[in-house]
Amino acid sequence: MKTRLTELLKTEYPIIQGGMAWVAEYHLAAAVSNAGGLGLIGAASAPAEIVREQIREAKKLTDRPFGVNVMLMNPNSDAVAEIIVEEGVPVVTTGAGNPGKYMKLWKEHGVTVIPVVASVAMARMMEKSGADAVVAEGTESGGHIGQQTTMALVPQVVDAVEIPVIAAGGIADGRGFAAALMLGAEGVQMGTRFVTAKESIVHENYKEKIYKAKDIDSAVTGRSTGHPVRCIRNKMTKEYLRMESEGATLEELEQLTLGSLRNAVIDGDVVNGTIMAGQIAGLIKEGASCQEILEEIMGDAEQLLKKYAE
Ligand code: TUI
Repeated sequence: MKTRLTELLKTEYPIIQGGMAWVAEYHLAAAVSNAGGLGLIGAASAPAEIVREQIREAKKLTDRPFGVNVMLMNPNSDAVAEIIVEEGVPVVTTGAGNPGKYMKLWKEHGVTVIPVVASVAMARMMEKSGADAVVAEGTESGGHIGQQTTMALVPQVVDAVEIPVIAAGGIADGRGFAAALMLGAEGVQMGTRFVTAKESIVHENYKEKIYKAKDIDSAVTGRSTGHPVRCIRNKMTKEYLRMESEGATLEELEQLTLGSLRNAVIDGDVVNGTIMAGQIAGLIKEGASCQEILEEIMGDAEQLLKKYAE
């Protein structure tokens, strides 16, 4: 399948992996790229030199293009922005803010820049400042989220900008992929499905929480703080939401979640940890390799698209 996105990214498939904190490390990024998608290393809150090491390790595992996701709330992001250029990383995605201040540096060095946006206004602004594509991410996503649904957001962003649009939020199979194309997207970004990939280093307890999740099993913490985060319900979310409703301070809430994503992803603490995942977790019943995931999605989507073309 060829879209403007496969041309831009030089990938076989128009599918990119989310830049998930702790999850999107080099094994997963290289596996997604080797399977024909675009793998991403999530810089998240990591020190810049760790990001450099991750990039170098990924290069050992794949000759194909991969990218780095810059989480803009990270105080180290200035240094990460430089390392991306120094290491010759071809693609950057950004999240949780406005990447405008890095645009000149990245464009001067030929980096393909793909901001993740949650609104039409942000998509327009990013196009004006030189973005090559945008990820339009709906509120169905895991992690830090906006308010618009994928179904409503994607076609409005498609109409607002000329650059290619990548749909994200609630997509985990060939049906979701085909639906995204029908909305005018030229590719998709998936996070939760790749959390469960065989090559993902995520603790088995975390993967089990995704396999066992039902449609209604996600909760959004942090609405009161302005940083809403979607994760799978557990003791932590219950406690967080109780504290939020009782007017807890930002410090008290931060205390509850300090290090909690790492504890869930690496140590498998799915009771007190933060299990970030999208609403589509309920659809995912078992793990598969990145190759299997991408082939299944592309095969199913092609059949569906043919069916409706008849
Ligand atoms: O960034 C994400 N997902 C994330 S970031 C993250 S780390 C974190 N953890 C706790 C609290 C906050 C962050 C976990 N998951 N997705 C992309 C995304 N970007 N979603 C929403 C946005 C976004 C939000 C505001 C993009 C731009 C934006 O603009 C702000 C502005 O400056 O106007």
